[in-house]
Amino acid sequence: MVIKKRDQLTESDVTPEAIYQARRSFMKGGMVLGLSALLPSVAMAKPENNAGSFTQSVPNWLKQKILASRANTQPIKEALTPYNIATTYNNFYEFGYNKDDPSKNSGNFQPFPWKVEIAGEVNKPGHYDLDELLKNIDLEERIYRLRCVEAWSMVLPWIGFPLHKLLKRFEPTSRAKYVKFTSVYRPKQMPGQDSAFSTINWPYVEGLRMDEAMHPLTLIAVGLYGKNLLNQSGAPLRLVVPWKYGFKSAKSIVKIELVEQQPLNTWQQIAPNEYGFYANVNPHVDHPRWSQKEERRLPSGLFHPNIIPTRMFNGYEQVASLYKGMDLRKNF
Ligand SMILES: Nc1nc2c(c(=O)[nH]1)N[C@H]1C(S)=C(S)[C@@H](COP(=O)(O)O)O[C@H]1N2
Ligand SMILES: [Mo]
Repeated sequence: MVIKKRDQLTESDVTPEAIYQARRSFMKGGMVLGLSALLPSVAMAKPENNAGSFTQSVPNWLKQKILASRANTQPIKEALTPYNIATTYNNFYEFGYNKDDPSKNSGNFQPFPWKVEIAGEVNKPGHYDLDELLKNIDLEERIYRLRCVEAWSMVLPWIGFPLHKLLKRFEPTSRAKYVKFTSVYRPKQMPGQDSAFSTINWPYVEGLRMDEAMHPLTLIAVGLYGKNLLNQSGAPLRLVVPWKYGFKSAKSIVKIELVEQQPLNTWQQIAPNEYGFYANVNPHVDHPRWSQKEERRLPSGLFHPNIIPTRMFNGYEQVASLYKGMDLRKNF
């Protein structure tokens, strides 16, 4: 079997998860894996685990950038959540409340062309086209755990770049204490926003403290599984903050604002007793309606529930120093 380098791959390359993983090891270690090394995972990889292809509307410059991305030097060794689950089991209330609504109802959403407004306490505010925004920023692959506050989790290979690279370019002023992220508002393309029964006050808003936003783990993702983000995953760009509950990772971002005051994020607006601003993954602080001590690692089924203990900061202990001296029970 020939394992091609990423820049030799075309959209027509079918990439089962196992092959995908092997290619990553190949790129990382610079050696070719024999097929025998793959056999156990090949046997498990079902056809529906195929990584996707590029969406037709993806501009060429973005495709090239994604194909040129480099693998992280420290990938985690847990099994990746299969592509078909990562793209059909989603939370994206703009497209509906059920897990399969985002994949089913996002077909009319047009993520290209895309502009992001940079506003607030920066020396260089403005409305930037996506390609301008990503200019001179190399993409890399980061395999991260994603832990939802609903006590399920995944392991996903994102393609993106650290948010600090972007923020520095716009020169935050000394008054910038928090970063506020606003997701897109397009009720004509997003049926969940058009619904009279929605309890959410659109658009979806999230926020980070400045040091959290500047932390090297904090990612802006533009791709998943070696291809562009699909609409249900937050195309064309989203936040990924791996040590926090998934709701902090706002999708389809149109505005990044540097502000003095702590933003009131969407879930805190809806239920402040259940969802806070910090939302750090924490097995010692339960949600009022469910325990946070364990999680269901997807894929999970009746006979293989795959329940595993939840780790402090989702296993990213290197962020602990950001919260020194803070009562994480109060600041949940
Ligand atoms: N704009 C927006 N961003 C969002 C959400 C949402 O409903 N709207 N859901 C959040 C929640 S609760 C989770 S768990 C993650 C899910 O990301 P995924 O569907 O790519 O796994 O997206 C987060 N970002
Ligand atoms: Mo979530």
